[in-house]
Amino acid sequence: MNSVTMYKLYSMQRSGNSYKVRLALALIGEPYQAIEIDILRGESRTPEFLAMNPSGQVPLLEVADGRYLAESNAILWYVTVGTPLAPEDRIDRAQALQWMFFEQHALEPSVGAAYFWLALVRGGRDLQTHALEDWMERGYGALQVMENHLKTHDYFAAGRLTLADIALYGYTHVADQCDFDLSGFPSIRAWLRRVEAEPGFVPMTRNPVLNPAYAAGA
Ligand SMILES: N[C@@H](CCC(=O)N[C@@H](CS)C(=O)NCC(=O)O)C(=O)O
Repeated sequence: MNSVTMYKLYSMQRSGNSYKVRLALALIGEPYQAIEIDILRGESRTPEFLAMNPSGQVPLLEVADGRYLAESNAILWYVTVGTPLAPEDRIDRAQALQWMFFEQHALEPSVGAAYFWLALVRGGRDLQTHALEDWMERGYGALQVMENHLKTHDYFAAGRLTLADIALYGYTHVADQCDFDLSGFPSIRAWLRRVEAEPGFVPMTRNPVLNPAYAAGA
């Protein structure tokens, strides 16, 4: 990187969107400083944080002094440009984007929402009973689309691991923690194991604040 000496990443340990960025940085071996923001305690909604990101959400990357980039998938492109994770070929790049848009409009609002309320928020299941059925229906629909693609492809775009896989991995790998049963999705399960076998892979549970070496991909 060249804009600032070291990326400063505002993220939350168990946020799938934050983890996507941490995973990409680990896979490319890019060191960064992680700042833990506890969204459950409102830390992303303070005046100071809102001044950096008016959406009040993590992840957020400081790309240069006082310049910030939000939206996990935009951050993924920013940090990996020039690496094999970011396809340069026109159609490969467009297909990676296709799946990253799919991730944000089909997978994240269903599986991501279920994960947040069922796995992270105490009492969340009772608070969200009205939404659960819809998340399950749309989440299983998204997983089926992924399963169908993975029946004939090892990865989502470019025939190799790209940002599309990282984006989709973020919430798919925790789907079984929020009521989704992946036993009927063998191709997805095989793809999850493929991503996890990549050199430099780090799990969501690895804490970059407590383990700074991990932030450098060590
Ligand atoms: N589309 C955004 C979604 C970010 C998002 O939903 N972040 C959640 C954590 S996973 C958050 O910060 N929520 C706190 C809030 O909205 O107050 C992205 O991909 O980065």
